[in-house]
Amino acid sequence: VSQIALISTRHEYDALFSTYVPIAAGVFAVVVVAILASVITYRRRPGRAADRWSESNRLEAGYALLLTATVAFLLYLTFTAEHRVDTVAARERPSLVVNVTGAKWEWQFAYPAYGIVQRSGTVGHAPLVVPVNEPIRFNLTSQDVIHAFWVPELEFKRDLIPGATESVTLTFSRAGTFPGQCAEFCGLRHPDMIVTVRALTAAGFAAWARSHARVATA
Ligand SMILES: [Cu+2]
Repeated sequence: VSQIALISTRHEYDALFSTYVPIAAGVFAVVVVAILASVITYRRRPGRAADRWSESNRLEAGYALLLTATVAFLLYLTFTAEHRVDTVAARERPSLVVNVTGAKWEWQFAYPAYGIVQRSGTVGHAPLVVPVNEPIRFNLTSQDVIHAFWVPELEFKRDLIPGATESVTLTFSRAGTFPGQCAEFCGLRHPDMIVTVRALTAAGFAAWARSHARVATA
């Protein structure tokens, strides 16, 4: 097992999330307080005429600057986290390739090495079967609209874009049965776009692949 394969990136987005949440909560609090303060302070009262308001360029410029700096900071954190994840994923040597295609409203998981295609969604409920503790290269694409591949167990979610293929390398670190689903609203039967992931031991996966293979395996 190479050093790279041991690096887990599943907490990268966790850390990102815990930076986003306090900032979002802070912005929300500022907005709510500003609205409430204005509504109370400047409410209509007898004997009070409306003020002639004037702009405060300095205040507005400061506000715009603060917003820009906040957004730039978050973009920087987001892109560097994504870069770290993608770098690790690109260096991993996947032992299995699964081509994932989203379509209204089904998942197709094709295993080119075995000639196996599993379909799940409105067409059936064939599971996505994977080996544990082995990097798996998922090639993600869509046949029609944007879908999103989401397996909460992996703490990973990424869009499937029609006309483009994006590759990610993910590793299941424990055996078990996990739910997965489309995480991008893609039409009326979007909720049916679900899949069950079965993560098996290496021997269990090999046995499954052998019994389902449509092509001779070496
Ligand atoms: Cu979908």
